[in-house]
Amino acid sequence: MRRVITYGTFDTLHFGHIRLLRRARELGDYLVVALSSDEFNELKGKTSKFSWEERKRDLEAIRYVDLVIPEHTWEQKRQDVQDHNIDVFTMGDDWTGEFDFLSDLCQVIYMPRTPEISSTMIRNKMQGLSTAAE
Ligand code: C2G
Repeated sequence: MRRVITYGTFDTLHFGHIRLLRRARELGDYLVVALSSDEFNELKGKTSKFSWEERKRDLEAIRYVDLVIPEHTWEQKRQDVQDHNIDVFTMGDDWTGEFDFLSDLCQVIYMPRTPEISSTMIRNKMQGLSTAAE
């Protein structure tokens, strides 16, 4: 059983996230998603439209996701890889090189991002629509 892990905020879930999760799952047989907590998002300088619980619920609806755990710190990855017997760590290639320090514990793979879609873009469009509707 090859176990895969990936990390992220996954706010305003979109097809870029879903394609990443599908490809991550296809690297093995079991996919763990470490989902950034609301507090860690602040550390990352990211705002989320949806709470951790809502983002967790939406991720769990995706067939490729087997387990969702919280991501509280930058430093927890080594412990997560060991605790969950991870064989493959994967992230989108906007993170290329950032997590190579894990390569003594597991395979580290960066995958191409899906262009032209982002949570920020969706939120801005939603904001624009609601302003226009007022
Ligand atoms: N992603 C993608 N295509 C997009 C947008 C995102 O493939 N159009 C990928 C990212 O590369 C990342 C994952 O989806 O691998 C989650 O993206 P974010 O929620 O933006 O995660 P991020 O803030 O990059 O968090 O410790 C690592 C961080 O928690 C990563």
